[in-house]
Amino acid sequence: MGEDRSKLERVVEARMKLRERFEARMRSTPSVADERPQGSGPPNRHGMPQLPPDQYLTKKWPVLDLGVKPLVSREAWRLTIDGACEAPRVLTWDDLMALEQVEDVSDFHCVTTWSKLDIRWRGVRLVDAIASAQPREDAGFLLFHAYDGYTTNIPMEEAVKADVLLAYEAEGEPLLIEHGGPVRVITPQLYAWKGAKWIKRIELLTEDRLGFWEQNGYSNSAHPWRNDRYSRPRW
Ligand SMILES: Nc1nc2c(c(=O)[nH]1)N[C@H]1C(S)=C(S)[C@@H](COP(=O)(O)O)O[C@H]1N2
Ligand SMILES: [Mo]
Repeated sequence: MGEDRSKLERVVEARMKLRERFEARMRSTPSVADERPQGSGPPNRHGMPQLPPDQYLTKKWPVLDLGVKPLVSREAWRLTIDGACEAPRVLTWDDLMALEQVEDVSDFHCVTTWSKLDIRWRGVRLVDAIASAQPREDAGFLLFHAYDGYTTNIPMEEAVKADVLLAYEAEGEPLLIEHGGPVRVITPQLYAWKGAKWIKRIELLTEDRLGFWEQNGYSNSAHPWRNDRYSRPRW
């Protein structure tokens, strides 16, 4: 117990250091700087339009993927965190449970124009998992790899935001396979393709590397409130 406690304290310390390092860049990313909703539930939408430009509201939860839904149990699930870090590691389900568990309500904006509001998630902050691997000073980017072969990338200043989770429950239920169970990433302040379902590996990088959709014409930055969908004109 005492040992677990000091482990948790070390993660909190590492999280704070990591956030400190990226604070300026966090503040200068549009979703924060222009005080648009930050994805962390109704309070952040207060006085703002409910939906980002050109999005429509859906109550259903559509499923989007590349056609493969890998079946991974909680027992078999492993998450490798490696690349530009001092302590690369492979997390098991129990390792994930040993980190601080959080609940957050946030929105989900798909680039294909549907948005689902107020999803109640349970999971672990991505920043904690990353911090536990001790990212090197020069680690500024992440590439997510999923069990279906999907990849997507985000900069560290997006990864350390409080509403970015390794999520394993939605609305109080274990995350369904089609939605990325046992564990997926969510990035409420970015279009939802940035959140890898069936997360398998987080590669820390010193330079940005594009994921699947980012290589196929979607915007690398992906800010819903800026209607920031494509990396190049569509004709
Ligand atoms: N592993 C994996 N993650 C993925 C995808 C995918 O094809 N594979 N699709 C992305 C896209 S385009 C979206 S909109 C969301 C959809 O999540 P949902 O199916 O739970 O609605 O997952 C994202 N994460
Ligand atoms: Mo999507």
